[in-house]
Amino acid sequence: MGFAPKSFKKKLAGVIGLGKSGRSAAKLLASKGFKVFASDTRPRSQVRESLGSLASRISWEAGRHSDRLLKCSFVVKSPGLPPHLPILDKARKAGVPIFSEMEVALAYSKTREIVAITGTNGKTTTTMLTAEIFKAAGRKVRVCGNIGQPFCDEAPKAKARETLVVETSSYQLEDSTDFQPRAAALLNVTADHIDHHGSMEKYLQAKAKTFRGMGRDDFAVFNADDPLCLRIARETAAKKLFFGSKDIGRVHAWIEGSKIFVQLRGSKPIRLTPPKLPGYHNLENAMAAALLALSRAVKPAAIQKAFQSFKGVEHRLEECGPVRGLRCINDSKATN
Ligand code: UMA
Repeated sequence: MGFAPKSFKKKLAGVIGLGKSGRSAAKLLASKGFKVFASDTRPRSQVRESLGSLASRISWEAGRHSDRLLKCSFVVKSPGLPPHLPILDKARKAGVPIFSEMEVALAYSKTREIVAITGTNGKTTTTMLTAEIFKAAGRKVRVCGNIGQPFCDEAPKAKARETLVVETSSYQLEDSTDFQPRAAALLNVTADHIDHHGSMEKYLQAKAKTFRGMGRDDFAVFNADDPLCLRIARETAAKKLFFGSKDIGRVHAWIEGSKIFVQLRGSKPIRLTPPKLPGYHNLENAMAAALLALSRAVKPAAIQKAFQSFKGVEHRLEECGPVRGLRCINDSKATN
C-alpha cells in the first residue's frame, strides 16, 4: 500500500537521512501537521547547519539512527540509504512502514499528469529536453527527482493542470509502490548500482517499478535496441512505444540520415531535426523525449522548436574547446 497521510492517527513521522531529499520530506511533513523525528549519521554540527531554520521546528538526532525511529507511525527513507541498513531491517521487523521521498511527495500532489524518465544513462538530459518540449507547447511544467530537485519541494506545489516531469532513479523506485506516471520512458539498462541493490536482478526490478503501476491509457516508451528494456516492456499494461535504429516499420521513432522520424499508430511519419548534441545516445534521448511528448498530445511543431533551442545540460558532455589539438569535453555532472 502506498503512502496515505490520513491513515496515520498518531501523526508521528520518521525521516532517515537528512540530505536534500530527507530535509525536503521533513519540511513537507512538518508543514502538514506531522511531528517529525529525523535522523542522520553525520556529526551534530553538520546536521544542524544543513537543517538551517528547520532545526528548531522538528526533533532530530545526529551521529546514529536510534530505536526512537521505531516509535514513529512510518519512516521516510532517503534514496541513497542502503536498503538493508540495520535500522531499516528493524523497522520492517517492527511493522513500521517505509516510504520513499517520492511517494510521500506524490501523495500531496494535485496533478496526475506525471511524465517519468528513467534508465542507466541519459536521464538528466532527457528530463530537461522533455520539460523544454512541454514548455514549448505552452504547458506549465515542474521538474524534479534525481535531477537534483527533491520531489517534496515540487510535487506538492503542482496544480491539477500542471505537468510534473520527473527523473526517477532505481534508488527512489525501490521503496515506492503505487507510482503511476501517465507517460514514462526507459532509455537503457546496463549493470549499475549493484553494490546498492545487491544484484542485477534487483536493479532491474527497481527500474521495472516505473512501468508496473501504469494502466492501459498510459504510454510507456522503450529502447528497442536494448534487450533489458524489452524485457521490462513485457511487465507493463501501458500502451508501448519503441524507439531504435533497427526494425524500421516496427518502431515508433527511428533515425534516417541526420533526421529523426516519429510515427504514432495511424498517423503519417513526422520528420524532425534533432538537437545539436554530441553522440548517438543523444539521438536516442531525443527520440524518447519526442515520443513522451506525442503521447501526451504535444504538437510536433513544439517538439521541433524545443529541439532547435535545446543546448544540453551544463557540465554534461559540454564542449569546452580544443586544448593543444585535443577536443575537451566536460562531463563532470555524470554520476557514472
Ligand atoms: N545518511 C545517513 N545514514 C546512512 C547513510 C547516509 O543518515 O547510513 C545520510 C547522509 O549523512 C546524508 C544523507 O543521508 O546526509 C544523504 O542522503 P541521500 O544519499 O539519499 O542523498 P540526497 O542528498 O537526499 O540526494 C538524493 C539523491 N542521491 C542519491 O540517490 C544517492 C540525488 O541523486 C538527488 O538529486 C536528490 O536526492 C534529490 O532528489 C544524486 C545521485 O547520485 C544526483 N543519484 C544516483 C545516480 O544518478 O546515479 C542514483
